[in-house]
Amino acid sequence: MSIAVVGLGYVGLPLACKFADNGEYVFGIDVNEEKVNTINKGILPFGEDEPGLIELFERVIKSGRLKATDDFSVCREVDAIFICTQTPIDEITKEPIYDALKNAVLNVGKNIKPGILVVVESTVAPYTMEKMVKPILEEASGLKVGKDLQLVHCPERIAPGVTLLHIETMHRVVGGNTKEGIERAIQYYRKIVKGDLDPTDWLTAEVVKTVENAERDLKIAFANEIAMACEAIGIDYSQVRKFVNKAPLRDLVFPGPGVGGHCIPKDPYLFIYALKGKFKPKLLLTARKVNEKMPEHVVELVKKALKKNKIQMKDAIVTILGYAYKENTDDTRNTPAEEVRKLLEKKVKEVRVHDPHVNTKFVEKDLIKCIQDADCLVLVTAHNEYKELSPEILTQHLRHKIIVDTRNFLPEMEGFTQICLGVGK
Ligand code: SAJ
Repeated sequence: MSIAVVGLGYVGLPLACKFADNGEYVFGIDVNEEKVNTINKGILPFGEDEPGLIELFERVIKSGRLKATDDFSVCREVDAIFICTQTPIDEITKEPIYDALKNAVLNVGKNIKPGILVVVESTVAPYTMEKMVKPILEEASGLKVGKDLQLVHCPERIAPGVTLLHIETMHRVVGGNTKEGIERAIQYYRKIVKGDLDPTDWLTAEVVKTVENAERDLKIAFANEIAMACEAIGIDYSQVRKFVNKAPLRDLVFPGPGVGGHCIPKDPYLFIYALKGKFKPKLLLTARKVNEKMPEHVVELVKKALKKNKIQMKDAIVTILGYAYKENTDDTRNTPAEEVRKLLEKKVKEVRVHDPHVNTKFVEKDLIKCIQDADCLVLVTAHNEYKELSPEILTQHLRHKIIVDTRNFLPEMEGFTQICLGVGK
């Protein structure tokens, strides 16, 4: 059997590898020619930190079971197609940007034969399958969804850092508009997924995915709000969280410098977008605003820490530790560190950024060079590497022993000004 996976990103490439490793011949389709060539040379284009991915990738490339191409005509030769293109939102309007998805669906539609199964893994706003994907597919192919071809929505549920584990273990909703389509999709996923494969309809599947991330965003916003309240009244949120979570059915999460990643910051907006004219949610928007304001709060903590040491912001050299949005990954999508960096650059003398996992032009790899003569460290991402930051090293290289810790990650250090998010003093 052969399949095609469209969109070889953080979701599509691991999915293509898992299918290739489990009996399928896979055409990985991507519009980025450079990425296609890199993959066919046996070089993993990203995600070296993903446990197991590089070994899996090299195995399936070597076996010839995964081939990358930018040619959609391969869709004529396969039995099933999985679309995993990104679905970002517009920074200003917060509405979905479906260009990549539309392009994928259109090109798939132009190159399919009757009997094909098309699965959309991309996260989409509710109603998108019915109102956008289906009509484009039918128009481009001249086929009828549910009759000549089957269309399913099985939203991805992976987290960077545990991608392969999540593909194997996460329960999935399989939304379709025919029993046949759902059953055929479940047959494919059963080859790589040990979790539940729960049949449902398109709309429910779309709502499940956007709501599960809206719920997480809400919980993080709640943690952030209570953490700022704890700062204001002079207690330690981490103690509050520890004791509250001893109560049944309680599950306070951790405060942070903001919410990054490819899904949590945007999926609530996808859900809100679909409700337009039907229902106006208040909580979800408020949660988004709380989380989007956290970088400003981090800068306030920097100002407070410097002021405690009679240092003017305009005279300070500040080093940001961690640029990835998630610890021990190289993923910088929607990272709050970028907002912290931009805000600080307007206020302090010099901003430096360190991250051992991220290869971006302004991100420094040499930690000592990055902290040398700095007046304040701001820990934004709790990479394991920062556990090695001893008081001795810091005392030797910092100009002032000041730390703003947005993850409550570093141990207390004698003689340092340490301000932790959520800890009032
Ligand atoms: N964050 C906090 N406090 C927390 C947890 C997270 O501030 O207690 C921040 C993180 O620092 C990060 C952002 O929120 O900036 C998102 O973190 P996340 O742990 O939710 O990780 P993601 O973005 O990888 O979320 C994905 C989601 N999976 C999919 O959309 C398929 C999410 O639904 C999962 O719960 C999460 O992975 C996971 O780790 O399981």
